[in-house]
Amino acid sequence: MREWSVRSVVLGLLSFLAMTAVAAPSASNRLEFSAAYARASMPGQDVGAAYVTIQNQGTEDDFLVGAQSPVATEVDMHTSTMMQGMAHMQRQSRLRVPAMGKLEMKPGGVHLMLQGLKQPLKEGDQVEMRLDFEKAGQRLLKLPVRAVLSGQGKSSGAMPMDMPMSY
Ligand SMILES: [Cu+2]
Repeated sequence: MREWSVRSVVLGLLSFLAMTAVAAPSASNRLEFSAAYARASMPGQDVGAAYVTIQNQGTEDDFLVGAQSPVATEVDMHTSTMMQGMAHMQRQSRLRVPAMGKLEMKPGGVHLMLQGLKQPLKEGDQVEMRLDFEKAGQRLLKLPVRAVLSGQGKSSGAMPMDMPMSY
């Protein structure tokens, strides 16, 4: 009888541990996504841009190491800097999502560049985007397409931000 009750305590403890293991956040759900959208493309444009804010609730940095979308041949990660009044974009192989912090993408800053658009992106459409993280793995997002006015900044005039200057 005594042996039995020890066993049930052990079993009870084990199932309790199993439950807490399930309830504890795994690396893959420490990331939260907000302010996600792709900008509507202009007629004839074969590149697009998308943005998302990634919040990392974890205590370890993660890294965005790649992105893919069915509407583009390739999705690159870009940072933008202003050099002598000209927006200059740089391709990155990984972007840090700091522990207990966030990676915020926005026009004129860090963005996802959709290269080789297979279709025009129209306001109201949805764009699928797969994000690959070093630790959290793959995450699938659906981004609404929004019309974003070009030249929000004083210096940018009519030049669309986050678009290559050469084409
Ligand atoms: Cu870009």
